Amino acid sequence: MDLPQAVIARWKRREIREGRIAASQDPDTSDLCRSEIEQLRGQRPSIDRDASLALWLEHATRNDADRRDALEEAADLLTRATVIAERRDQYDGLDDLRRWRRRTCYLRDCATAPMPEAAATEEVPRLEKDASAAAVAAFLARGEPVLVEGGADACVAARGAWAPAALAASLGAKSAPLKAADAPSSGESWAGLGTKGQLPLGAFLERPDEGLYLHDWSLPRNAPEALLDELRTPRWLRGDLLRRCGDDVPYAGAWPSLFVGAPGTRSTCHVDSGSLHFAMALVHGGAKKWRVWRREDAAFLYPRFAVSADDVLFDAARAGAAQPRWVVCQKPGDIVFVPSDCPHAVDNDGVTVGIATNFVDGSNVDAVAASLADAGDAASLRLRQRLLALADEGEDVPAKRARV
Ligand SMILES: O=C(O)CCC(=O)C(=O)O
Repeated sequence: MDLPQAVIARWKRREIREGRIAASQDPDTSDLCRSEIEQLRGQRPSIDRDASLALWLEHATRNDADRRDALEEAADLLTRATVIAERRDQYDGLDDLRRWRRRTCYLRDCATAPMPEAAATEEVPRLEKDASAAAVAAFLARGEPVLVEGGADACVAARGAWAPAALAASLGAKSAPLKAADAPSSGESWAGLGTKGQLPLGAFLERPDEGLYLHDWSLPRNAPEALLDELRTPRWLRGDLLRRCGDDVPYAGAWPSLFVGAPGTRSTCHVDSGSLHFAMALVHGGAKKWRVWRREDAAFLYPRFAVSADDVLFDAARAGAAQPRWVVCQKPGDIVFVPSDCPHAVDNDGVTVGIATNFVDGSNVDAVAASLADAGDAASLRLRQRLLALADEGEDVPAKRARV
């Protein structure tokens, strides 16, 4: 099944080739969308037709202020396609089903969720560096971000080893997928970043510029032992259930990861996949300017889906989009915690070096388990079972919540 974005890109290439539009033009695609939708409406209902029509309805109305009817119809179509596909013994599009289920949730939210009470934007609450794990967990359990002043110092032996020049010495011989906002895929890629290519780290770390961003680069998978020895697990992350689930599960060894941002780089508004919490320690910089939205505001940030990926993208800059609930300027030495499923965006002020991790505690374990059940493959189900078993043990699980 061709995604609308792919059909539109093909159409645009043909129009340019045949001289009807200029390469620089951003053509009006509403006639094309209308005709695709009409054509699909004329076809007999089937899994493919329903799923395709739902995607076109979502795509064609993404700029409409009043799109609730279209989204409700899209959600109904996807629900029907999913139910029929699930009943088929031989339906082999497991990924499609997972994606459709997620889309259906978002579409329904966007179509039907009541607009949450507007709330003024506030500073992210701050804790001092001797804050307990329970104090941080309590914020996450309420769906609120929190900053621990000086908390980044508990994540490394010494911050000096993480300055770009020091990293150039330890990582300079490696190459990594550096990202940028203007990379080809940036229009629809996660957090507004596309991959510029596998580029040498030495040159980048000696002069982090030209809008390049080393983004979420796994340290355990890539860094030498000597640099890994510089890492520490702060008390707020010792209860992380993920790191106790073994090496044969999804995410194993992915985190902590390294972020080195040139001045002006950014992560646009996104949620982290799989309902995982997020923590970012700023070990060198510059500053990171955070905007964080409430979970319930996600439906009002014009969510849409990346081309051929499960990731939800938001258009928080659009007029009428919900305003961030919290903002904060993170200084070197601070650590910021973002609760699962809260949309967030970050702007780098100056060169920044951050160390980050996604994690699971008692307050998001059920949501993570639901997302793994949805993924449905053997490794995800194994991780789900281990997480739930750890949560049931109860000990070391801060803010355990009642299982529904
Ligand atoms: O660019 C950043 O510092 C933020 C990254 C982020 O929010 C994420 O990886 O979830």
